[in-house]
Amino acid sequence: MIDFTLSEQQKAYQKTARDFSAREIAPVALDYDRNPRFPAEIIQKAHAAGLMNLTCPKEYGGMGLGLLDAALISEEMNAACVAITGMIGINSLACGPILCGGSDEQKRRFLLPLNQSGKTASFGLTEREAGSDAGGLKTRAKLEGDHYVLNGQKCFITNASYAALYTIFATVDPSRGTKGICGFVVPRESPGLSIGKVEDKMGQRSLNVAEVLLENVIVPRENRLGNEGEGFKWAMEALDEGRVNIATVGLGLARAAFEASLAYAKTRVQFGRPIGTHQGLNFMLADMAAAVESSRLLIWYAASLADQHKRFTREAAQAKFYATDVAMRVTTDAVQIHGGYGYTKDFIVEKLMRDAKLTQIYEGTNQINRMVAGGALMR
Ligand code: COS
Repeated sequence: MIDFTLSEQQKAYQKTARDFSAREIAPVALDYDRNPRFPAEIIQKAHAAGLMNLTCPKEYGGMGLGLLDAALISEEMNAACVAITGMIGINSLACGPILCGGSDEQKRRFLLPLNQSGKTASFGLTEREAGSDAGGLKTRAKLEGDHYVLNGQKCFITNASYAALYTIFATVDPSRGTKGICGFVVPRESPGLSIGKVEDKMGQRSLNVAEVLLENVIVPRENRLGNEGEGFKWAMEALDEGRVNIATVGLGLARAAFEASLAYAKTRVQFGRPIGTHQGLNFMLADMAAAVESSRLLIWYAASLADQHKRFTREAAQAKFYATDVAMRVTTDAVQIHGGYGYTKDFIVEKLMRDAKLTQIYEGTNQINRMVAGGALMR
């Protein structure tokens, strides 16, 4: 039997996230868009409310939730503001490689203090010449005795300016391709690690995105995740979960845009009746509702496979590209439904449309995610 009824526990998670978002995120979302800044206080409150580090096991200081429960929470928070929620949720991607490839000792050493303190981390894969082709990264890791020396530059790193630690991917031998890549945990205070350009973005304005520069950074051997050459696999596995999370970012955006549009279409009167009763807009609203609900189903499906410990790479990729394409379309239609007002900064839909664009690009462009899903179909 397929039953979409949520358990009492799941409804409680949803309510906690919804109440928190209504109280702490939604009222300040526009201000954080206009005046971008690190949401330190909101992150601490989310941490105290149990809304951070959702899927990290309890023994490592996380909430120990499944991915489906996390998706329910994430939808509620993303519907309030994706930039602030992105800063609260970044640890799930950043710490993913440690959970996938780290030893029990490494998980205790790195994750427990991070998660208990409410600090945040960053995932360092992308480089100027290695974006979609992540396996072509050039950051070098050279083994010298009991430590590695890292040299290179990472870019478009979410939360780079504020992270307490970074999971950095570097190669011991570029000629080995993805098989030369290692994952390292690099603490913020490591000499030689610095922050470069901070990006000035179209949307998701309070989501900090910056360069991480590594110049002769010494990383102890015991900070390497797994064996030499396994790093790319840990990065990809972390991205499987990350892509389900980004799908919930798309879902949150699309839901917020749909709800704003429906409310507006019920009250805005033209030609003597609410604009939502005119067929042109009424059909748009129907399409928006169907798109939002189908995104949610793809997310729940991918997350439920993850919770059953089944491979969910294809389902994560398809949820990601589908839900974020829906976000772009639905937020664009929301601006259309609001007419001239929708194009002004007085209405939230203007922000939602700008925020949506990034979801089609980060954690694998939607072209790359189609490649991942399509490739899996052909194997
Ligand atoms: N889970 C486990 N292992 C995986 C995996 C996954 N999801 N995806 C790939 N791998 C493994 C493969 O099985 C392969 O190992 P074997 O050779 O032992 O079989 C290895 O990793 C290399 O995989 P592949 O040959 O597919 O690598 P490619 O260089 O062709 O690249 C893509 C694959 C394009 C999918 C990858 O580079 C990618 O995801 N790019 C986008 C990067 C991205 O999302 N960046 C955003 C960063 S955060 S904003």
